[in-house]
Amino acid sequence: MFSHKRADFGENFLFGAATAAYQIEGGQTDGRGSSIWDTFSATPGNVHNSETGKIACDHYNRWPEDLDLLADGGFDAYRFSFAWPRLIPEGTGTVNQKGIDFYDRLIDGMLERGLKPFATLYHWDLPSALQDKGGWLNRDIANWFADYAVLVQSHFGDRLETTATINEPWCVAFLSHMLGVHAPGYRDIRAAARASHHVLLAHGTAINAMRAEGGKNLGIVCNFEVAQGATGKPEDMGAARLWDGIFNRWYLDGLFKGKYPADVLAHFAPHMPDDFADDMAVVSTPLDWFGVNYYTRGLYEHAPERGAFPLRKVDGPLEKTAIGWEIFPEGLEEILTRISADYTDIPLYVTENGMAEVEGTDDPRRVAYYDGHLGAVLAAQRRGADVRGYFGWSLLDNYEWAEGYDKRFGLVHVDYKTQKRTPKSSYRAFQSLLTGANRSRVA
Ligand code: PNW
Repeated sequence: MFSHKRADFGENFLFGAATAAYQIEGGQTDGRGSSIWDTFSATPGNVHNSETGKIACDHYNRWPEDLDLLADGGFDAYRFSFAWPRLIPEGTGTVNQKGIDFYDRLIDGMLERGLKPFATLYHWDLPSALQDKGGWLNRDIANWFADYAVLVQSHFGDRLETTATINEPWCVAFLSHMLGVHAPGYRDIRAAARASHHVLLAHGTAINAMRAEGGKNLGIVCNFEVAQGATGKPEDMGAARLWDGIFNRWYLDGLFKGKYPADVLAHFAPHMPDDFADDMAVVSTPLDWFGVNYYTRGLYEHAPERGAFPLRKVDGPLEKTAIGWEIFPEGLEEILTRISADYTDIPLYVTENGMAEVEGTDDPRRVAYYDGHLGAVLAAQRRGADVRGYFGWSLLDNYEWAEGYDKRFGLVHVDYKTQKRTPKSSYRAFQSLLTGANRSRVA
C-alpha cells in the first residue's frame, strides 16, 4: 500500500496509466501500414531475441478488458497513442477507415467508463513509407505530421481530454539517430542534429495546425534524466552538464525559450539544417500543458576519447530496477521544480513513471518505487510546481522496444502465451489509493 492519500494531491488531480500503440496493440491487420519498428525489430541484432510487436498484448482485440482494468483500478485517465500507420498506412494520403473505427471504439469505450482520454500522436511508429523518404531527416516531415495531426484533431479532437504531439523527442532524435538503439537505428551525428530539430519543428507545426482546427489542451511529452557528475571533479561535472544539455535543455530551451542551448549547439552546429534559427518561433509555439516522463538519474564522467560527445555514463551505487536504471525519486521532485521555476507555468503532468521488474505478480519493489515517486510529486507541488496529474508506466507488461518482452513495466501481468491479464500488487496499491477498496471485479 502507498503511504499517501488521494486527497494529498489536490481535488482535481488525475491518476492514470499509460501505454503506447506499438507496445501493446498487435493487430497488424485491417489495413494497417508498416512502421519502422516492424522492420527494425525484424532485423537480427536490433532487439532482444528479435522480438517484434506483431502480437504484443493483442490490445487491438482485447481493449475492452484493458479499459475495464483501468476503470476497476479507479483510474481517472488513460494515456494511449494513435498508430500513425493504422490511420494513414502510407503516412500521407489515403486514410484507413478501419483504423478510424478502431480508435472510435477505443475512445468511446474510455468515455463510457468515465476515463479521460490523454492521446499521443507519435510514440515512435513512423510509417515505413515516410522513412523511405528520409523520415525525421526530411524537413517535409513537419507537414506530413501536421496533416496527420489535423486528421486526428478533426475526427477525434472533441472527445480527447488532451493531445500530445510527440512522445519523448530525445528518444526520437538522439536514441534513434545518434545512439542507434531505436528505429531506424542510425549512429550519425548529422542525422541526430537534423532529427533533433525536425522533431521539434514538426511538433510546433502540428500544434499550430490543430489549433487552427479548434484544437484545445495541446502539449508535448518529454523525458528527463537528472544528470550528475560521477565525481565532483570539474571535468566530470562538465560531462554531466553536457548530458543535461543533450537530454534535457535542448528540448526545454527550444520549446520554452525558442533557443537551443549554446553548449550542445556547439557540437551540432556543423550538422544543423540551414536557417534552422528561422524556425524557432514555430518550435516554441505556446503550449497548453507539458508532459514529463521520468525514470532515473545518470552519473557521467569525462571521456575525451569518445569524439563527438566526450562523456560516458558510469555505473551508480543506488538500488537498480530490472533494466539497470538507478532508483532516484528525488530526481522527479528536482525536474518538476526546475521546469516550473526556470521554464514555464503551464500545467504539468507526469505522463510516465515506473520501473521494470522481473516477471511476477507480487511486486513490492514497484509499490515502493511508486510510493517514493508519488512523494516526489507532492514535494514538487509544495515547492510551487503546478502538477495536475500522474500516469504510471505502464498499465500492462508490454513490448519494451530494444529489450523485447523480457523487461516488464506493467501494473498488470500479461501471460504472452494465453494473453491472460493478472493485476499485480502495484495495481492493487493504486486501486486502494484511488477507490479505498482492495479488491476488484477483475479477479
Ligand atoms: C520511455 N533511455 O522510453 C517510453 O516512452 C516508453 O515507451 C518506454 O516503454 C518507457 O520509457 C520505459 O523504457 C524510454 O534509454 C526508453 O533513456 C529509453 C530511454 C528513455 C525512455
